[in-house]
Amino acid sequence: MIIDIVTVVPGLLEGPFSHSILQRAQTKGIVEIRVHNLREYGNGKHKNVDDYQYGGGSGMVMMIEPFVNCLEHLQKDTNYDEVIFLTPDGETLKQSMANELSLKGNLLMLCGHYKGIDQRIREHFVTKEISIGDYVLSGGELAAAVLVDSIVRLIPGVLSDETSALSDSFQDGLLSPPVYTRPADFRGLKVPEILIGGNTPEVEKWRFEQAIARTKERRPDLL
Ligand code: 6GU
Repeated sequence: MIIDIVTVVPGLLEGPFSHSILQRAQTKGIVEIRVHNLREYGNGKHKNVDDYQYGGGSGMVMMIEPFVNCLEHLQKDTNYDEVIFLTPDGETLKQSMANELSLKGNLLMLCGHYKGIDQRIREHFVTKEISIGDYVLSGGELAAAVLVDSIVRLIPGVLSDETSALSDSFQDGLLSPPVYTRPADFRGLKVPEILIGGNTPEVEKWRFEQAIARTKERRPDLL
């Protein structure tokens, strides 16, 4: 899978992809994540990528031409299954959406900045608009990093224990049960006895009950 990300602030995306699981996924050749600076496709001497909005009002709007120049350049070598625009008024990211996107070939993600992007980009070039939640970020970059992580960890071969993505919270519609590690007793704070006995069916039953109880208490909307 190739994931191309188009942004005016590439520096915001330098960290998230060069560590841990996302780094390993790239080293293994399972995914290629490429960050593109929209400014390289900007207009004129100053490589402008934004302009005042028609009709007046404060805030700059990202122009259509630099984006289309960038898209057409990238499309010479890469076909995209989805062109995603990260925006707070998009469809809210859910595990089911990450699951679906992890099965795709190549993805292009466009990060908005300033007041927004020219509506014609959204109507004619974007195929999917995604938000990561009901709050406002300064731009789409951190949302793109969240989206990429949620997708890439689901691709077979990325996680070493392939079953572990399946036991994540939300994957079965339930929150995860509590987990413990050594010591069994830390200053009187004890690990539940049932986990120590080695009775696997009993442990599984306990975990399921805990997952139900936790979901009921914290996210009854999921049940
Ligand atoms: Cl995708 N972008 C911005 N700017 N803010 C957000 C968001 C995206 N998702 C939630 N808030």
